[in-house]
Amino acid sequence: MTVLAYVGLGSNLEDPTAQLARAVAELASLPGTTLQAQSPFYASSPVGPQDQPDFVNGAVQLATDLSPHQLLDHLQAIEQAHGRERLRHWGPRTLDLDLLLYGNDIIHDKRLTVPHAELANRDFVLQPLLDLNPELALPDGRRLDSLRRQCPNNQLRLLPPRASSH
Ligand code: A4P
Ligand code: MG
Repeated sequence: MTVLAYVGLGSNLEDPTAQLARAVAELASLPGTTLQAQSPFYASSPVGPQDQPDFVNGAVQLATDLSPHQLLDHLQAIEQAHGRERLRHWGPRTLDLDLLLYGNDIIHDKRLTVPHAELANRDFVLQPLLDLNPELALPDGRRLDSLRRQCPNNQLRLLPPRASSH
């Protein structure tokens, strides 16, 4: 069965924009998966520890035959290939790939929480998702546009399109 899945991308080390552009290409070539749309990239202030560089964030819409756990395996393999080291919770990273939404599924197990646990609190996640689909809602019916109006401000700055494609 093909499902619409949304993946969030984030980086604040080693040329973040290039990390994200490469990751989008890698997501597009996953087995059983089509890249349907890519959001613009945004710069934002870090949530969590403040002694780290600003982040670049974006999101993609995938149509995939992979199960949520198969997709997570691939996301983690891509993170590893980008030299991701897990040093500190909410700390700096070369690449973070989060499974934000997987159809209307609600998942709570040892490896996965979907929708992503922090989605509703993060403008740098909500805005790229709304760029992909302004009508998006969570499985519980809450609309992302109203969550976006209520969430904390992380000084989102839209990056020019050219910066997201080199
Ligand atoms: N996991 C559970 N649910 C999911 C999911 N939906 N997608 C598990 C992906 N992974 C999920 O993640 C730890 C574990 O979460 C994984 O092993 C997976 O089984 P992690 O990436 O290894 O490490 P982490 O840093 O402890 O947590 P996480 O969830 O990546 O942190 P966040 O919440 O993504 O926060 N500020 C700005 N402006 N922009 C950012 O992108 N990102 C973070 C990281 C902090 N501050 C930021 C940003
Ligand atoms: Mg993560």
